[in-house]
Amino acid sequence: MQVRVLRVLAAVLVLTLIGYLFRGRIQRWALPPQTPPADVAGRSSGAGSPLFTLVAGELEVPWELAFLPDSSMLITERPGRLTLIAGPRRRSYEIEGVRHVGEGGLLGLALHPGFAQNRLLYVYLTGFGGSGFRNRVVRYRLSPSGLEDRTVILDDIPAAPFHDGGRLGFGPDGFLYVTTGDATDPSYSPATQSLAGKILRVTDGGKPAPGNPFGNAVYSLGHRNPEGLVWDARGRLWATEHGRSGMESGLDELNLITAGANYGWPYYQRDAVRPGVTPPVVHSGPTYTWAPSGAAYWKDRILFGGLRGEALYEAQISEDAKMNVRVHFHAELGRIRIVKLGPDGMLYLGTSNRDGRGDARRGDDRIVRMDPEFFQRP
Ligand SMILES: [Ca+2]
Repeated sequence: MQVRVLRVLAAVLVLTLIGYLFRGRIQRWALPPQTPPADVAGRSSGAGSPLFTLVAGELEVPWELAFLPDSSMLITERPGRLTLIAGPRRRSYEIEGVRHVGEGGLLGLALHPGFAQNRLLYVYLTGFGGSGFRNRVVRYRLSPSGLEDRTVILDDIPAAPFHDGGRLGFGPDGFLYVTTGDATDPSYSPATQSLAGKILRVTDGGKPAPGNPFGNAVYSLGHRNPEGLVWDARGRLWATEHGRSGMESGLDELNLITAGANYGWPYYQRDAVRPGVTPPVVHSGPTYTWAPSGAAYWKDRILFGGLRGEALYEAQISEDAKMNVRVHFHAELGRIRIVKLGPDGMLYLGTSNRDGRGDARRGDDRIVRMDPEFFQRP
């Protein structure tokens, strides 16, 4: 009897080990990359065309990038490094207290609007708190000798190995916006007193921004896992959001965000029109997945990257018609997490092929640069 129990235990152990070693392939088999429907397919970069210029390679799950006043770049790498790239020179700073588990780790990054004078930067990270995983926003001062004055400005955001949100951005109003995921507990999303499943708005010191709709840090609610934030030329805030996942994956969203609005998760999806619920401006449909992440604005377009969609999405803003989303560069770069417009007017894309769900190629992960005029060419 005891021998039998030991054999069963050994078999379970071996299967667990195999599952762990091949988890990337198993996930890829269960959730294969998506092929865009023919009616939305855009263009490839063109055979032999030098559309993409390699800016940096050999990165490990770069999540966000920011340009310093001297045009050097800061990049968060999810395992917990902040990497400064200045021409051929590269320097990495370890960020304290990062728990890189599943989708959590070192995620968003934003420079203070007064960075040129005060050298303050903000990161969003998954760490460990009293009762489990916690997401937090931490501020540092970047000095010639390294990162100083570590200050946790926003803490106790519920976290989990999945759905951690994580994008940071200073708005035209000077406040810091923070996307948070539902941490796999959808009951957080509609609750105005929970910081999970939200877009938050705080001062540069982490206090609720004056005028917030519920008197706390919450700006908008009913989100599942928003990973992209960008403002358009009219100062309007757009956010990308992951819809339902697993076997029913789809209904990814592009939302126009307003203070106090409820974006429906988990009760309303698609174009459901209900009093008090704001539907997405456009969604991916029930059978196609973008898994959208970083977003940029360029000439009346919201450009955003797709992880499982393995593409760059171009949503042309249209006031009177349904927004049209085109799919570019499908399967060329792999999973795209970062989409950022540089001070040079070029568009920067960052891959996420080493995040355990991708097909990492030699030199991954990489940041590439391209001329966004591509989107205006006939
Ligand atoms: Ca929604």
